Amino acid sequence: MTDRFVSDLFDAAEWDPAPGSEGYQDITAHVSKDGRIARIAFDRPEVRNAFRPATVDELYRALDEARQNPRIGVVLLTGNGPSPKDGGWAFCSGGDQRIRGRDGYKYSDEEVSVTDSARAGRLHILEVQRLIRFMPKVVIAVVPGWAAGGGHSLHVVCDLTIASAEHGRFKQTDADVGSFDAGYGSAYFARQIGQKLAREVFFLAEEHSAQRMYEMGAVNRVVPHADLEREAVAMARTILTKSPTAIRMLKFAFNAVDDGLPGLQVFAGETTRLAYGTDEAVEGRDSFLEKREPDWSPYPWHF
Ligand code: S0N
Repeated sequence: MTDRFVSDLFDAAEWDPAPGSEGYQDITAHVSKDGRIARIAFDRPEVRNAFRPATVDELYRALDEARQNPRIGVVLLTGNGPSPKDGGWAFCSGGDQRIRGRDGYKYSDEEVSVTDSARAGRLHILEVQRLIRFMPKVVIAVVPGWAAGGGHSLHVVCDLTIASAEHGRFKQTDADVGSFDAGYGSAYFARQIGQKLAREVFFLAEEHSAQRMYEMGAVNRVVPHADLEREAVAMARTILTKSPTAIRMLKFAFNAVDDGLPGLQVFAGETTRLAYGTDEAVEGRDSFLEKREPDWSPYPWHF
């Protein structure tokens, strides 16, 4: 992995390969030298970083590794580039249309045998969306070029988006290719920028600059292309100065209002974790284990 070209925007001095990332074909995964930031990137620049099932498998694995690493607080999700074919840049252009079947996206015959997966088509990018949504870390979409189709949906579900001023471009092509993300990609997007604008982005499927997306409220920062990853790392480092518990509770609070019962469950799970740390909860556990009545007298009914 050390000799593999990553991206023109990648600063090798900042990063080490993520443990276990050597076998990835369709993505790259790195951890910052201090171990606190993950950089996960689509690595199919010749097809504008379109994803196939194997890409999604790798992406899920890399994100889950970051989720489970207690040192990591922020994940940068980006696309490597430029394309060796024409110099174009992309974050991600969604599902690889060349291998789309009638029931989803297909593994190649070779991949089916190695992954032991059913031949049935997969749409498991939605599992990646949920992982990003529910991981208690901040995920930043770092958009160096096209975010289109399912790639657009991925930036929508990330907590923050930073985009290249020169090359960042956004287009929701789902309706062009007979595809539709009826969840976070559309409905949650409308929560972000409003119904009229979201419908315009989907129904007209026009190209939007990073600046236009910033004005609509779908992008947090637009920065010079050459500075994109440096600025993303700076954002991450600012977040890392904050309380990890406060950040996770805030993320789940922001989510809960749109996520219904699953959102409430995730938020409530975190409050249970916090409650377990109190003497009051310890008394509940100990009284059970000691086969006695609990003594709640030290704990007032707060108002
Ligand atoms: C990204 C676009 C706008 C870039 O245009 P540009 O710069 O003119 O480049 P091209 O010449 O078009 O592309 C360069 C090369 O890359 C290939 N390529 C680009 N995108 C794809 C792709 N998605 N699949 C396969 N190949 C791709 C081009 O063919 C070209 O190759 P060569 O050099 O050989 O000619 C433009 O490329 C574009 O519009 N791309 C298609 C965007 C798109 O429609 N994506 C699919 C949308 N749908 C999904 O993503 C569904 C995803 C999904 O799984 C899902 C399922 C259920 C619910 C929700 C979702 C969801 O997440 O949406």
